[in-house]
Amino acid sequence: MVRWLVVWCVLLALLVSGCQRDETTTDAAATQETVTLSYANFPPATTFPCVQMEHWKEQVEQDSGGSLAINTFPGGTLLGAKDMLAGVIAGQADIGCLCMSYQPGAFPMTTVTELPLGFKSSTVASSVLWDLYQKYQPKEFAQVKVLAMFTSAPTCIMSQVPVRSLEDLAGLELRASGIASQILDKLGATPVSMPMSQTPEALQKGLVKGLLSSMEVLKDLNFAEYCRYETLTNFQVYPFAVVMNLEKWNSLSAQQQEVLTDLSREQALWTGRYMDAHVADSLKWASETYQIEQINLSEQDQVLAEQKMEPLLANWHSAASSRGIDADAVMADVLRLKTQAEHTLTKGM
Ligand code: 3IO
Repeated sequence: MVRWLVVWCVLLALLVSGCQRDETTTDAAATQETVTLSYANFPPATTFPCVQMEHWKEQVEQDSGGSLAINTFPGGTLLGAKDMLAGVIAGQADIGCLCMSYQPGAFPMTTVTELPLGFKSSTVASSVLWDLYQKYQPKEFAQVKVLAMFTSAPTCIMSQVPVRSLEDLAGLELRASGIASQILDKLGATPVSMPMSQTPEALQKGLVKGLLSSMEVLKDLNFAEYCRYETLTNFQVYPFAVVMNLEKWNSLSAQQQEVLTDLSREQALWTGRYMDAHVADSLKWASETYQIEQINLSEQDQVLAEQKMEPLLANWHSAASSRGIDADAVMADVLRLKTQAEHTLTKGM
């Protein structure tokens, strides 16, 4: 009797330890299995949205200990500039980088950061955009998981002909998008709206005489070859978002999700800092390579430009209000976050 009991106990013990061993092997297999995510981007690989993408990919692969792998598609090879949001929602790409300015009206709340508010750096503007998004979690991004946000550097006029005064802008065909196009219109220029990815061809074919964007493209897209004159206007910035398909997001483990959410704010700051440094590098390069001329508007013209841009703030306010957004609160927060970030992030800049 006792002997049988011992035998049963031994068998039971073997069974239990066998089960445990099985469990541990399945667990190990699960953590070793790598999830590969596709990441679509619209401009060429040399440009800052793609540089931040490759940096993010490296961080994610490292921080996840190999449980996440990112497959990047620069240059519109997976999704184009204007298809980014719809393409990610539809699952054509798991992740996509979009510029909010390319879809006017689609992002009524975060577009506040696109207004001429006096941002002087991408570092500050990117930090403000991310903090604002975090605070309000606006409906406009409800169909995707937002992984990161950042902005271009402040926008300046790069042109084939010198723009030394606002008068020189009259009727000048310049490429821009979103609020930047509206600014050109208010200043009497002729805006031609298109994404950055179409701009090299438009410049080459002479469809436009220049553009309003941040100046690192002088080097990254070799625009200095066409645009020998740079007017340092620092009007506003272009805001970007990195978004992920919701179903794909929900299919990730809690640990994998944490790796991605932990990176968000850091990515905004990394991109801002990279951008600000790279604009300075690119200007130096363009001066040495193409002897570009840098032009400052007179103080009088700067004041006049601000007056002419002023109605864009009221336009945003009424458009946002009509979409149910507390525009006064959002505007107050943007300005408060901007002052705060200017103090904490750009001492000595
Ligand atoms: C931009 C977009 C793609 C590649 C490089 C870039 N530098 C600044 C921008 C901002 C932007 O979206 C635009 O269209 O000017």
